[in-house]
Amino acid sequence: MTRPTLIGAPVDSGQRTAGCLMGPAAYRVAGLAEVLDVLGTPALDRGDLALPAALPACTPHNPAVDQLPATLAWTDLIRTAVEAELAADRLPIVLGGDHALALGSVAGAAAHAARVGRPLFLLWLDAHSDFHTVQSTSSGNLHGTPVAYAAGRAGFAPFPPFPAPVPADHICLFGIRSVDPAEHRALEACEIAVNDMRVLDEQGISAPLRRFLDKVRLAGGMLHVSLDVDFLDPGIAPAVGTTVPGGATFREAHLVCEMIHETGLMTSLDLVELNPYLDERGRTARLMVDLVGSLMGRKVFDRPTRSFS
Ligand code: NNH
Ligand code: MN
Ligand code: MN
Ligand code: MN
Repeated sequence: MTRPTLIGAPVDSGQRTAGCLMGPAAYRVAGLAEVLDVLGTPALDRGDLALPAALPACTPHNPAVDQLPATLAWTDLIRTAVEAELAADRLPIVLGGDHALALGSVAGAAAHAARVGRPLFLLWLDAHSDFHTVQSTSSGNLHGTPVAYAAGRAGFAPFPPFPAPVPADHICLFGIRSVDPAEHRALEACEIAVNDMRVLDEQGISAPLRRFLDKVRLAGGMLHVSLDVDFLDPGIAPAVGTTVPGGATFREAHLVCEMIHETGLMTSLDLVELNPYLDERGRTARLMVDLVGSLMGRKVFDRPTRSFS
């Protein structure tokens, strides 16, 4: 099994609730490395990336956009770091930080996939579709844009062009329950699979997820998984700035992670939007670490063979 590398990415320029920069430390305190040790896949911890002292000067065409220079600099750092781990045949796990870090992590995965000639697939576990462009965002929070960047949408100046845009039918949004009007219009005009909570309520978690994972497997694809804390129901995961009711339950979330593990397809992972300042005695950080355990092969219940008859 590919060995994981932890990349701390204390990004907090993608939204305006302070605290996401404490995320990497919280994952370490919650025992992420120890969980991976027990599973027999010890991680190399590269520590935290840090922004250069001087940021590029730039002003967005869209005056609403917040902290563009910092997010541009993070994108470049994270893209390079993720691509380097993949090139070294390792599994990068990016510890956020807010979801703007995925502007860099997916770009790194895409650049690597293009270099080795494999298709890249993107599984987006999130309450939100994150399909704004730098032009279309009205909140100005760039954590709401990485799916659009990965899909190669126009409207991202002054970001560098996305290295190898991910085809719409390689993108699966999962757990969605908050989409802004501009995102809705753009999603309707493309082939991205939007598994919103209504779909998951009717069909359950496993059928739609299996459809997507089968497609990745048949294509011999690489799979980037981006796990936003707000994919989870706020009742079990309160430590996030943008809670939306009606999210994935504890068992649904573990099932998603266990199914991904069983396919052996995941080649890179983001853990994003954890805001430890908003947590209750570390419970959200611990849940996220437990979910990584399931993604890396732990069963919540060890199930010895037994007869049900
Ligand atoms: N769509 C909203 C915006 O762009 C919310 C995005 N918030 C997120 N995304 N937490 O995952 O501001
Ligand atoms: Mn901030
Ligand atoms: Mn998100
Ligand atoms: Mn979200």
